[in-house]
Amino acid sequence: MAGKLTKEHMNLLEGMIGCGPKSFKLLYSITRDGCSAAEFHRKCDNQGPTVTVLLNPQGSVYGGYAGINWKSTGSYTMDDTAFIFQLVFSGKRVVNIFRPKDASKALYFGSNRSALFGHPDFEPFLDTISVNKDGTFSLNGRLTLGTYYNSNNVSNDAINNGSMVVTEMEVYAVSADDARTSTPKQIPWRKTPTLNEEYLSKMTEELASLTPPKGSGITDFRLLLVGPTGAGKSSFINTVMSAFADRVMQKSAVGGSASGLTNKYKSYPVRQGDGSCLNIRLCDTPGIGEHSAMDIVNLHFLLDGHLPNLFQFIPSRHVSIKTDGLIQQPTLSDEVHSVAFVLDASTLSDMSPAVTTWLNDCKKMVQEKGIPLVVILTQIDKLHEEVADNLADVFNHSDVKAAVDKASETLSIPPNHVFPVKNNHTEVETEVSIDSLALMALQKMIFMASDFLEERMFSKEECPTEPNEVTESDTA
Ligand SMILES: Nc1nc2c(ncn2[C@@H]2O[C@H](COP(=O)(O)OP(=O)(O)OP(=O)(O)O)[C@@H](O)[C@H]2O)c(=O)[nH]1
Ligand SMILES: [Mg+2]
Repeated sequence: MAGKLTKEHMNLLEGMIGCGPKSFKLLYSITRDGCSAAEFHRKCDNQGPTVTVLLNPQGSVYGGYAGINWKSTGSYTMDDTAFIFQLVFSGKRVVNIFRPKDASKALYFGSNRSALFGHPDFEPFLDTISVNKDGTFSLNGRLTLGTYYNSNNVSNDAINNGSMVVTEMEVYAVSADDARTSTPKQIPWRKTPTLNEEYLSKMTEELASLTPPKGSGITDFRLLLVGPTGAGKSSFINTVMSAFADRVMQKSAVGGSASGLTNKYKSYPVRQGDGSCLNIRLCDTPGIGEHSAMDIVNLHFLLDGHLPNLFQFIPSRHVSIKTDGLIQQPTLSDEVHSVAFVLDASTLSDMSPAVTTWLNDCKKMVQEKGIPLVVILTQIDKLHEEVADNLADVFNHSDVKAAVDKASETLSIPPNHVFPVKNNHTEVETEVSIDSLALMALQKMIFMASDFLEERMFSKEECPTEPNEVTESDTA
């Protein structure tokens, strides 16, 4: 059974006791073991230093530390390391330490008494106490600081709310080791370089130098973002742009509209801080929802490059070859070279069946066309506060791994094609780990787009016939 002493309480007590890290092992609990002096001595005698903690119904936490073994010898004992303490009063953190005035009478070892500090200045109970109907214990001990322990002018009532009724009393053995604070070495669930300035500048340089394969006849990689309304598609575009510009940019409108904010197909060039353009076009689309304008027919025209920039989708209207303004004979440059499903990591489990079906239909179409597909998992900062606080550590965090696995399973996409990111959304300045994660996803999209383009070029080349290969005319 885990005790009620929190990590924060342990940290405070560790500081009060001094001399380095401490571990706390629960020896005795009145709610678990019964409230009797005999049981206290059975569990706590000869266990070395201990902390006795009382918790009361008002939300106060206080107790005493003994630096030596409890015994049942019926005598006062010297302990100049002992103290009485207060950690919480009526639910609020109030920290006080009351040291002995006369250390020769710091502890009393009585077989019919529980932990006794001083005259008693503090004694939880003696003999046996039964539990009240409401689960509390009306202890028969007392808190009267000032005889053998300093009161520091703090009244007893300001420690125990003027009552010895408690919800719990626990005794912990205190040992000098760092087992509590030392975290076991974590093995990252994905091996990546450390997300630092050096990594980021290497990434921005490398991505800025990438060009579509020679001979493809195109200047820019066309990368398409699709996904549910509000997942963070437009925010991801802003995040990537910010990473290259080295300042937070908001080129694409972002918001929390339930019906979706983006209503056009819009392609954004990505620029560096000096204004020069990279060979990358990030393409934003309207979100997928229950009444989506981006139906699967429209997607087909979009992937094949028929839709011009700023094409406005009209809900429940299919694009057809007769639709005004369509690019009738798109070139490889108009086509989409890589697709990312942008999904909100924090709502993966709540994705509606309609959206899941749309994504699976979309995946089928994308794969039939041979276009590479990745998943960009946004809003990972909402998974756990530790993720938000330490984004550089995402590849060690099990909640992020669980979200990556969930996305991978839901859509049957390999986990190494799923990229966790956090978009700039409250930041006013760029952050290395935010930028690095976004560029990691972008790099994968570009590499895959490059392979796709090479494949397309290769498939159009004439393959010479092997000398002994049988052709159709031979068999005719
Ligand atoms: N906490 C957090 N919020 C985010 C993140 N990415 C986006 N948001 C917020 O989510 C909301 C929707 O973001 P958008 O980028 O507009 O989403 P979208 O997918 O473009 O939405 P539509 O255009 O409506 O389909 C905005 O309020 C963003 O600030 C993220 O990584 N973390
Ligand atoms: Mg949008």
